[in-house]
Amino acid sequence: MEQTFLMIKPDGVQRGLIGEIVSRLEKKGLKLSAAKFMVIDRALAERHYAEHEGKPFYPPLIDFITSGPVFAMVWSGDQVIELTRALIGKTDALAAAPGTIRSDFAVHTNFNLIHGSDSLENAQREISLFFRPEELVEYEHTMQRWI
Ligand code: RTP
Ligand code: MG
Repeated sequence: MEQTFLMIKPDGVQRGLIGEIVSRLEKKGLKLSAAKFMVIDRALAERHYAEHEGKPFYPPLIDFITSGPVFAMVWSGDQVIELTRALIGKTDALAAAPGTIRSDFAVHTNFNLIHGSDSLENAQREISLFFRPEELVEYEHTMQRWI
């Protein structure tokens, strides 16, 4: 089964949206495999967002993502990478489709509440940056029968 790395960013934590966001993922029928409430140090932030190094939004992005606690998670399911990107919505809240997390709750591109891996390769890379293999919990998920 496919796995992805999702992270509620410092704005989502401060705005009290952990429960709302996790609830949407649960209701979709996705399976939670790991979760960690943590503050990211700059070294980890720079590795996580390495593909954006050199872009104008990179320095403020690193400042922002290290500015307070985040809720890092691994979710599992068929096509979970594409499904969660669809639930999250486009980077810019104005471009995000109504009903997506970013459209419903975000206002500014720089404070768009949640990160989601964008490819299988990045999902595997990001999961291993944030979690040790033994932190991924394997269990039977009753929802699996239906989705
Ligand atoms: P993320 O990686 O955080 O899930 O977001 P994403 O895939 O939708 O967007 P990405 O292109 O990977 O950009 C990472 C984060 O950088 C900020 N950003 N600002 N001002 C800008 O043009 C701009 N572009 C990107 C956003 O916070 C974005 O989530
Ligand atoms: Mg991205």
